[in-house]
Amino acid sequence: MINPPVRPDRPARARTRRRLALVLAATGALVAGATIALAPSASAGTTLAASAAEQGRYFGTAVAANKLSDATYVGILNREFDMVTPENEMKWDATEPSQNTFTFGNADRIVNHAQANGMRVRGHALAWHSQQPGWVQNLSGSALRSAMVNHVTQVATYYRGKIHSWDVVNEAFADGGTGARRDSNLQRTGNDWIEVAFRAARAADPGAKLCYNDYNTDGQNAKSNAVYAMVQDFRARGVPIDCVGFQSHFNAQSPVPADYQANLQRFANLGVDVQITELDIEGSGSAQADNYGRVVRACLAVARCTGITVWGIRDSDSWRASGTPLLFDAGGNKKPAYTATLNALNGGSTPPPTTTPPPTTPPPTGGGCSASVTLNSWTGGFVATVRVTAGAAGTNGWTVALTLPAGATVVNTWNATSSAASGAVQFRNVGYNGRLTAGQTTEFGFQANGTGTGLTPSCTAS
Ligand code: 9MR
Repeated sequence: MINPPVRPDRPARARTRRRLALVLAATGALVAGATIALAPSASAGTTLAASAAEQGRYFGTAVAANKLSDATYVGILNREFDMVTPENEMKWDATEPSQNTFTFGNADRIVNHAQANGMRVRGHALAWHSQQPGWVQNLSGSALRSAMVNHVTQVATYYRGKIHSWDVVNEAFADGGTGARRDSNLQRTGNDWIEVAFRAARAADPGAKLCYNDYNTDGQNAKSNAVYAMVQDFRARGVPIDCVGFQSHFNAQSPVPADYQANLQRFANLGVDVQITELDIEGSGSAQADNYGRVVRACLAVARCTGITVWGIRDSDSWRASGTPLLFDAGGNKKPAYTATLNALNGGSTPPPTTTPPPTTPPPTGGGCSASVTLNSWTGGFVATVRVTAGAAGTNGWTVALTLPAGATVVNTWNATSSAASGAVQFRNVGYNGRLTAGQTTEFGFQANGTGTGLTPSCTAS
């Protein structure tokens, strides 16, 4: 098995912690020591990424490279999100504008920004009927098939080790009640084009999760039934698919389906992760907020729903700005939809106000922390997931020291920064996950070339 194992226990544990806190508070059973343990930390529960991470999920956004010079945009991005999807910069027209000439400048800008800030990247999209460069639109038959395999291989190889999940194939099924494949130049190369793309992606980047991504598949209908049958068939035949993305573009004509959670769950039951990949919900005020809350709660209720990505930051950044479908208004202010999303991620509790005055006594220091490693290896590489658990006094920050075996080299780190690529490496918390209350856990990970045998982490709290 190439993919990191899912940990359905994490959300349950987070919920248990929260319930315990509520029970203790309700019964007045708080004692001095427990008060420190249960008090909200300065950042956990106050940003989308921190709250999602407490539930074992990521929270992402689509990012446009040309907005990385906008200070308001970048400020929100860095504060709230731990996953990014290049909105257009990894598409075929952007990455291979003429045959076999690859241009990664704008995509690299986004990947570099993500890596510098401890965020991971969803790759979008390797094979799609839309946003093809002109030369692809003019190809057909075996020439197009070869060009597609080459494109998937080259792009996935270039970003090998840097991508959490790839949308390998996007939007390959028709709308309406037929359950048929969408007619496209790629489809006309033969019905097996999708599995060929997935196999090429796996060969090029064995560490990335490989997703099928589509819209109007958010509830049970003819289109999602057809995708379901394809995923079931791929799993049965060993075609490498790890996840299904549900775009979740909602508005009055296409509301959040009543069976949204049930639909996510039936796909998860096929043995794949599910992800909400392009969430936006047109509207405003409490109606919009309620819908965001529903979507988040549905994901949290499905153990294999591993993360949520919204399709842009401010309403003005949206592909359909007039529908004001996002979590921040054009000025970068949090909307009711933001608060509903954060509350849902926090299990319905009200997060501590960001204006909380500083405590009169300094926050606890010392007390230590512990770390454990889960490995997920393949020939020539591995992903290490490291769980950090705070000791009795909680942490203000933490560092995990690991010595990599000879020949092992870190190529990508998420939710932490690393001091070196090989040998003795120190992994330090990023902004949102350094403060942990007693017993609280957080996870970071890294991908490396080589083998990961004998990794023994030691954790130091500050
Ligand atoms: O948000 C993207 C917009 O900037 C582009 O003009 C558009 C072109 O097709 O693609 C948008 O993103 C789409 C995504 O790649 C796939 N699912 C639908 C998204 C919204 O159209």
